[in-house]
Amino acid sequence: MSNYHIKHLEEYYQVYRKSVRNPEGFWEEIAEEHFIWRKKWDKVLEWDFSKPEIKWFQGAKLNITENCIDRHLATRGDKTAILFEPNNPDEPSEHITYKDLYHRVNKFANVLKENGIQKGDRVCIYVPMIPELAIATLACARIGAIHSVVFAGFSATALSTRINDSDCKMVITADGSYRGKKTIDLKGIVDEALENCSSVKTVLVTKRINSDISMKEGRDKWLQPLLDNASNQCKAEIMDAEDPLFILYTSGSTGKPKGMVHTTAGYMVYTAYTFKNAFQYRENDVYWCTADIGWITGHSYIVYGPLANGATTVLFEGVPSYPDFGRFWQIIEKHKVNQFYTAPTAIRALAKQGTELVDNYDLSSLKVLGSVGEPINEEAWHWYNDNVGKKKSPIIDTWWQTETGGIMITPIPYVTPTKPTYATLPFIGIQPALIDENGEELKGNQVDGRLCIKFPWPSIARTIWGNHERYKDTYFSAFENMYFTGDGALRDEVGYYRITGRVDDVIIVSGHNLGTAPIEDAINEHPAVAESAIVGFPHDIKGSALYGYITLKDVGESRNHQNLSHEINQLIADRIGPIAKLDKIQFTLGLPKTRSGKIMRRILRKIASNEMENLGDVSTLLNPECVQNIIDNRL
Ligand code: 6R9
Repeated sequence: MSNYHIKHLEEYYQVYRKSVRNPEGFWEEIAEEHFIWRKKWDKVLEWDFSKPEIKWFQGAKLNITENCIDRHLATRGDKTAILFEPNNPDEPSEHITYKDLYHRVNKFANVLKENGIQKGDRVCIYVPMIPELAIATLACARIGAIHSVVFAGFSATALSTRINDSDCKMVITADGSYRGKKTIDLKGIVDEALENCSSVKTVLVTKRINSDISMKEGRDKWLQPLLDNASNQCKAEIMDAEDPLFILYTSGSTGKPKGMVHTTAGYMVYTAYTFKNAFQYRENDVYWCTADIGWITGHSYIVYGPLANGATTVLFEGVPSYPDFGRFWQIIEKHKVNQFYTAPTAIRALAKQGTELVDNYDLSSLKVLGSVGEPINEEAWHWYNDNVGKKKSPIIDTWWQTETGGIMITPIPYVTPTKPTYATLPFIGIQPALIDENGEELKGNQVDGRLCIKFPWPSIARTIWGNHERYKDTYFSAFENMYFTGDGALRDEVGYYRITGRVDDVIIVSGHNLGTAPIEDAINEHPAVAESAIVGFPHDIKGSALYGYITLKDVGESRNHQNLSHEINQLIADRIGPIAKLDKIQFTLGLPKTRSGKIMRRILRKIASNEMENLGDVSTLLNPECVQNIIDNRL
């Protein structure tokens, strides 16, 4: 078990040095000892960031579900793999053992095959947080179909864009979903989306809320009868190490969402290894990540990473506020959760409720607290540490991205001393670099710059689906021979990293990455709008919220601004989803622009954040006069 479970700081440094000195040797040893392969690799790594091309474990053959399920059957067959906790606390939780999971994934995989899905086909999964979501995902992997999970809170337009981008042949969905007190008509959203998706031949529908929905003849099928008739044995498709495992869409700063492509072997090795170490998972621990499987956090650290380690992973359908704000704490007590992984936005929302609810529950099972999705501010960090961890459970502030597949910078709990707001040290095998505006690497400590990674790690996304050029432009063109993350960071006097936030036009609202461009596109669709610019401003719960500056075509427009704001937000909700609605809308006479016509968001950002003292020199603008007007009418 060498190197697989780091236990103290000295060992971390030792293993880290080894992983950097000889990455191929290091990852080969991990891959060799902790996974099952149908055939071993011919070459551990081949890479060229200028193309860019990255291949790990070339020539190897495997199926990730054999690693996540089959191999545990002998020793952990009756152990709970997935612990499902429903939205309604009065509904019983469900313990799905590794044996059950094996049978359910196989049945589902057979249904996919019977409905014409083959290796390499894309399957869109638009399912709420119920066991079928994880099972459908694994069933695709079982037969080598490429899954594209779309968060089941996205709108019909967002769903159809994603389905069309990767020509999905099938959509898996549910009749509806529960979200706290509400129900959502998922099938209705799918029907609307599919009006514009000709590639989809079949829709499989699982029952969750028993609503009365319409089924389209020849296209839509109820899942349950098909599962009932399917065999619970399904041979795993033998995949190449570099065969795509899934596509997951993430917002870019411009244009349509990017379908990040993750491949099989490297993704498996890295998510499994990071899961084991970043959470210090021990046999019989109960682990809970509150993310949705529709995000990368759910893919890597609800499904693949935990299952590859034979862990028990909690899958929660509901929301932190239902039936009251004690729900998370109640679940921790009920299932004696040992590792709890959530987002700063949730922590801030819960902190706002005071400590009475959290003090009502027995949280003594907790050993590790995780944070992910955005920088965790000092106040939230302390609240989490004091009231949830009772100062006994280390907080791991894990920095990573959809593109990185797994955790990149994090403390290792009980190993790395933590420091509030710092993601601390690079994970084993990760070689970060901070780069200044001139493209020079900043050496030494106490520096800040753009965060790049110098060397490939096994779970780096290999391309953007259908657009390798964009992959190259976005991540490998800013600085030569480096992967550019889009984030800024500083390195303190002991070498700890603190992520300072995005340096591009992505705004993180409640942990969701939102590109400004698609939101502006939606606003500009409104017939009264001439142009718009979106910026983020600090928000005490969401982290950042959206501030929209909108210029109307007819500036003397007498229409009621309140109604207009409402219509604009409705448009955004339809095109992107309610998460992208604007908190503030200011109607402006014009937007500050450079002489080349680029909107100066930097100025708008400062005004939105009430930092008017240092706007910088505005005299070089094309229209400096509009700045004062914007300040005067600031919301
Ligand atoms: C896993 C995930 C990626 C972006 C990333 C950064 C921000 C994530 C963070 C963090 C500071 C952390 N981010 N974790 N910033 N500290 N611990 O969130 O993936 O949805 O692709 O977002 O989120 O800006 O670049 P994704």
